[in-house]
Amino acid sequence: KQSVKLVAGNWKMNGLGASLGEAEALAKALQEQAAACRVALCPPATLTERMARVLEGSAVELGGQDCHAEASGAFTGSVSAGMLVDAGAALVILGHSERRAGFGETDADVAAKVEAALAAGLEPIICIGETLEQREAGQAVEIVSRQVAGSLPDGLSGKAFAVAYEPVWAIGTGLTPTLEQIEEVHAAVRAAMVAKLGEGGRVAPILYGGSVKPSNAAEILAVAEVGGALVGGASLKAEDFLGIIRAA
Ligand code: G2H
Repeated sequence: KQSVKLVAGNWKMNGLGASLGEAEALAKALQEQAAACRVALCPPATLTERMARVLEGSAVELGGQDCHAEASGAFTGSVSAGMLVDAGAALVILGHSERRAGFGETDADVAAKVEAALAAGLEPIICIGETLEQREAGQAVEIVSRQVAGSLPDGLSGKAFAVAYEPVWAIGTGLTPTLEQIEEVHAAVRAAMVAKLGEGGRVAPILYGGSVKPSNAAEILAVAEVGGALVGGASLKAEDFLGIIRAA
């Protein structure tokens, strides 16, 4: 049996208004029923400190959704890893496909951000995943293996981190891969992690992300080498997120 799973919610650019109420409901529910897994919420950076107050006393951890590779300086509009720590974050999502596609982030950019996150004491969740075009061309395993090799910096071995496999075509679409497809890719990701980091590559969990919801969470989380879930849309509602947490 694998070690305790990590279920992380990615609020993306959502969370003002009702979601804060949802977070309170979630914190309360988690205090009442001890979760069998680690739970993290990754709100937009400006909400981190506020969420830290809302979740005070609960076991829920906080994370950022991105950080800059530099610790400080003339980088208008950016947030550093140290700033996320200062606001109460313990983790940070890096290399999400929406950052890779929308902001041109490369594997090398992601690796530099991972180093910055580690230096600041954050646990990075490093995202990888193939597009529909790549999946249909039979390249999924090749693509994710290359992303692992390029996005994980040397020296990551022994540090606390996670990898998240998020097939781009499954993100926010309601589509999910078959359990066999998830198992195949997660095995390939593990092999690429071991090739990159040696035996240390066997430790970090590999999360699955992409349209995880209460109704499919249990079967996905039971797949070999699925060490948790990165949840977008379903993390914005306490009831849905709790359903996923109960399945872990
Ligand atoms: C994938 C996921 C969270 P969703 O981006 O990172 O989003 O669960 O909405 O597909």
